[in-house]
Amino acid sequence: MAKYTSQELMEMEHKYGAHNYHPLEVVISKAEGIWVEDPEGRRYMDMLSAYSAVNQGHRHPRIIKALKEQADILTLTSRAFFNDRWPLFAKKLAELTGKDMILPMNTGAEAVETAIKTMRKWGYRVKGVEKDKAEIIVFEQNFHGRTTTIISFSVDPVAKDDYGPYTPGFVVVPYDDLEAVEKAINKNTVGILVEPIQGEAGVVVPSDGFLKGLEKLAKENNVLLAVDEIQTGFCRTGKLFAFQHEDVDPDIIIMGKALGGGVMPVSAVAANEDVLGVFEPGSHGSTFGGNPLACAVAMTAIDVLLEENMAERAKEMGEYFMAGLKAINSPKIKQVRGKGLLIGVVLHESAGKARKYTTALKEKGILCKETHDWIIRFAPPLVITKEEIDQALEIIREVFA
Ligand code: IF1
Repeated sequence: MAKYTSQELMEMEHKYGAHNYHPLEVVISKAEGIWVEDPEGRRYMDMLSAYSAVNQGHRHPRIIKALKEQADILTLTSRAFFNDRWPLFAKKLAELTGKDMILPMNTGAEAVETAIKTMRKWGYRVKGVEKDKAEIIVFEQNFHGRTTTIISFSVDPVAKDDYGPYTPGFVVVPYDDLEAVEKAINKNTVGILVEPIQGEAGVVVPSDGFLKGLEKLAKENNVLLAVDEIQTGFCRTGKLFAFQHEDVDPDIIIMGKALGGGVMPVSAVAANEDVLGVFEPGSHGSTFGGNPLACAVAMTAIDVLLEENMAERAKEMGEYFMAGLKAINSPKIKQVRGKGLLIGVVLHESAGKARKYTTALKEKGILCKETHDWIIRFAPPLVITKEEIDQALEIIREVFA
């Protein structure tokens, strides 16, 4: 394959690729663990992890081995037939989540759509909601993906504008506001869809008791609680799932990103039979969902997280990193917040936009991403060490000096 420079590749992308992104000016052509490299051989520490899809680190050897081994045996069958991997993956993920059943998809947005369909079908079939009247409660500043239905309940004009007409049936209330949720519930409410920590909103951690409160409201009102663990799940926040910080038992768990081990898109919804049992043959599906290659990768992705104690690591390294960030004590930094290794650094408006700092950090070998204008998100792979965090902190200190 011809070798191109970073500059040439960025120009080529700009010419031939749609402009639906504004990436930092770095081209990644190689990666291992927490480190990535550009075509010129410059090395960078990855502090984004593909938005938490690479929790296990880039090209984790066990995950790559599983991928290669499965690629030599069987990759895709569709669900027209059984295959010999999907049942094993379903069993493993059901046991891991403590739920009866799994429905496999590919991307996060597809899993969210699956949860929405589940709640609606459950509403009509089990709760007895009148046809086409189902309502789902969602939260301001939510991010659940980019399908037309999901952006219908977004409050972000950039993600939403000019894509109408929008899908009805969603009620948006303020995040972290149990009273607003209680007021929004009525006889047609079938579900509550929530991020345990709002990622895109800027790593917004709700008050202690918010999720527990949602669980209580849901139970009292015969409403399903669906947690979107796509970004917060799989050890990112210091627990296997972020809802476990509050000992909550959601009705529906939505998973994606790191379930694919940083190798391929794998998403899923977990729920008990009284909920996920509403589907019958033909009522939902996906050509690639449950494909043997994805299942083999995902099973190993889970093993790696558990056997390498990544929840514990995320907790320990997260506390260490966050303490280090707080100690920088720069007048430009307004707040450092987050849980585990999902950390947001909020800047004062006087500091200038976050993009200036993510660009400066990139120049010094640290890759991270701004969210909105004033927040920098740090979410390194969970295999990061103390020494590497020290190394990063030194550079971050320089940039904020
Ligand atoms: C992009 C954000 C992060 C998610 C939650 C569902 C999905 C996501 C909680 C959809 C996806 C990604 C999408 C990615 C950027 C990234 C993101 F900034 F846009 F919001 F991580 F914070 N639920 N988040 O975070 O999953 O369909 O993408 O697999 O470029 O859009 P998907």
